[in-house]
Amino acid sequence: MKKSTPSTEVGNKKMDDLAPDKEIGTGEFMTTDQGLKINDDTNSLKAGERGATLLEDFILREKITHFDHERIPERIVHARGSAAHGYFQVYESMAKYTKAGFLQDPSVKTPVFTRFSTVAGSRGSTDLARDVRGFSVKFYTEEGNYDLVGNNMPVFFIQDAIKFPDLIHAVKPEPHNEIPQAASAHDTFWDFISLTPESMHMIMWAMSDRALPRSLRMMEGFGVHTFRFINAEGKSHFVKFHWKPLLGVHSVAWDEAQKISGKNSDFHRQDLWEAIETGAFPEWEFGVQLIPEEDEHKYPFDLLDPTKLVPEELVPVMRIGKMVLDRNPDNFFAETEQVAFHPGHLVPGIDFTNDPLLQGRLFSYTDTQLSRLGSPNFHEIPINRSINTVHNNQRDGHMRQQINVGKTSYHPNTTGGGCPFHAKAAEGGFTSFEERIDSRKVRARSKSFMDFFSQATLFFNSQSEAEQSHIVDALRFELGKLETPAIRERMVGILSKVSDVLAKKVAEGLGMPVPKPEEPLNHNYGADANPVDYQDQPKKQGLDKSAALSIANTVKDSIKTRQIAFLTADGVDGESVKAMKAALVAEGAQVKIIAPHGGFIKDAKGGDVKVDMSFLTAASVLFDAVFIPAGDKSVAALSGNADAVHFVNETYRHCKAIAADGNGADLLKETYVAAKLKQDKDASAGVISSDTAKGSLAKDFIAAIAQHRFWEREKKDKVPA
Ligand code: HDE
Repeated sequence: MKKSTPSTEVGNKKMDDLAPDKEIGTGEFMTTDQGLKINDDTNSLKAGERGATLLEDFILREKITHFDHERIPERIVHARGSAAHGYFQVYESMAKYTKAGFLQDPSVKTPVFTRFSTVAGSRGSTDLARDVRGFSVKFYTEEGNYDLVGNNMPVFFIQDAIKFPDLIHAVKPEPHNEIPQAASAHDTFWDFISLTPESMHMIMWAMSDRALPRSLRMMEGFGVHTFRFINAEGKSHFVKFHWKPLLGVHSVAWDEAQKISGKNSDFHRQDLWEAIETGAFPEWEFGVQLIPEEDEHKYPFDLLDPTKLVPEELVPVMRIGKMVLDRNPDNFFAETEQVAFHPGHLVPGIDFTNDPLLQGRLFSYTDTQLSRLGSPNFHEIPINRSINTVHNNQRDGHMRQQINVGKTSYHPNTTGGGCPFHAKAAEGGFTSFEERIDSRKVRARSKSFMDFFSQATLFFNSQSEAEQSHIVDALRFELGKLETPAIRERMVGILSKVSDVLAKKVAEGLGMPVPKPEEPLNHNYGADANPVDYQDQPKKQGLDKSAALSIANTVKDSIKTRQIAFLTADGVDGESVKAMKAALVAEGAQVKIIAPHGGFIKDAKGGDVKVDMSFLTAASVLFDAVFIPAGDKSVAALSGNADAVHFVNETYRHCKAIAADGNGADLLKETYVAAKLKQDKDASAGVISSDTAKGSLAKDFIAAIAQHRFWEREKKDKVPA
């Protein structure tokens, strides 16, 4: 039996406590929860073979009782998540700005556990919902756990935590019929939003491609609030946190997202799992924007306002370290479900600001764990344990693991030799930043928070043509789903405060004129706090556009982990398959052979080619690009195969790279692509055949896949698929 751990030994630096049980399969006997060996787990105890089951059957009762209680309440928000273990390393000491121990020594690897999530959907909902993504990192530092609980968008819908329950009630399925699941396209959400103009900047992000990541590995993360770094001398800098994915930021099309939700609702979860299993470890650089304390009021926005970002053009992001996720969890429930994040889990050297959204969060997270995990001892669950030894006078409660020894559970004491002692700052004790507060007690909002539109405008103006048209389409979709015309009208009216062009285009799609924005716009804080019309602010500030806000400007230099579909049938040219596969795999991409049936197909020389997926189990939306190998018989078969033709059309519709080797191009003639190719350059972007390739076909195809998407193909009408 494992020896129980006395209080002084909870947690340990090597994190052995996080090690999973030995895997089953090493010859152990089945036992009850009390360790009694079981000799039959297939039949319950009965009065005769055909008799009634006996209440005495404690083995049956124990098993069913445990099963009855296997679920805990799902998170009220961010219920659906996927997570992984890894480590963080700082590039060079940040001592100048912060004394945080894990940001000092480049040779130290700090273990992390990172959980990504959607916000609105339930635990079993789809990964590809249009939604914000949670991006939570637990750093197991030597000074205790530090949690950076952020999102993949740098701003938020509301400015004050007191509105959070309203926001979430509005976006969750409507309470009378629990419809729709994991979707914001319904009356209550847009009713709330149209009455909450401070949400407009976040709405731009949520309606943009950022809400539809191609992969959790290909999205940015943000701390959202302004925090503080404090150095050993007690000097404070304001800091904004960023995670920059090394694979770049990439998204899918909305039509594609909806189809993926049907074809594989675990798309993101599986993608993260498989990348780590195959050794393609996801990596992010950790970035900070640092603002000296004395510059607090230098900017045309309030640093405490969580609906504002600090444009990277004004304060560049300094990349200070890297996170690598290199190990999948062993058990989803024990780790991903039971992990408990909290923005108030701090280490010395990092502190809060008075952002009223952050301040409210500091209460919420412990409170929610108490009902979700059922006990104040949730910090003892292995995934939540600090690697720094825990000593305090907190005692008892549901499911206490620690066996505290001795009679002392209070401070000050002499019975325990005065232990545990308080730690002075020099001994690593946490001391809050001594911010001067000299104020009236008011229930109010600062006038400096009242610019609701200038950064929404900046965001919209900074998007590429394709991104802007995706925002227009998203709003047409979302508002088109509303049942109450008045909400739609109020919403389009507000959009004209962000951009007249945007409002006009959305209105066109909805078949309505642009209404005048409602007066007063601000339903929340009374007439004296009506927001100012700031649409021309970005120009006035000399910042018309911010390149960092558009993912069109992201890195596009790699095809690592991209999924490439090879469309094949009997008679395929084996050499054509082999050569392209070798070229793509050498660059880190993954190839799947798709054919009309599973098992094997015969190549032109009679050799066997293993099929990975049939047209029944595959779908173009699960891939990043398509290759059509040469082969007389195979191309003829595919040309007459509706699934293959649809596959190519859909790949084209979603603006992905398509390559055809030799007579593989004949398949294109059976698709809408052929007509499009005759149109112009935009329409043929990213479609490569042996005839049109400028370099080798493989080289051109690799370059095209790295581009991710050829959105210019959408400019003209889309192909039906
Ligand atoms: Fe959260 N949020 N939140 N949130 N949040 C939770 O805590 C809350 C906010 C975020 O992977 C809950 O353990 C309030 C902003 C993430 O386990 C809960 C307010 C940001 C996660 C909670 C906010 C976040 C949560 C639910 C308004 C981005 C998932 C389960 C003041 C900076 C963590 C839980 C995980 C989870 C409350 C606003 C990020 C109820 C009251 C802003 C990534 O405590």
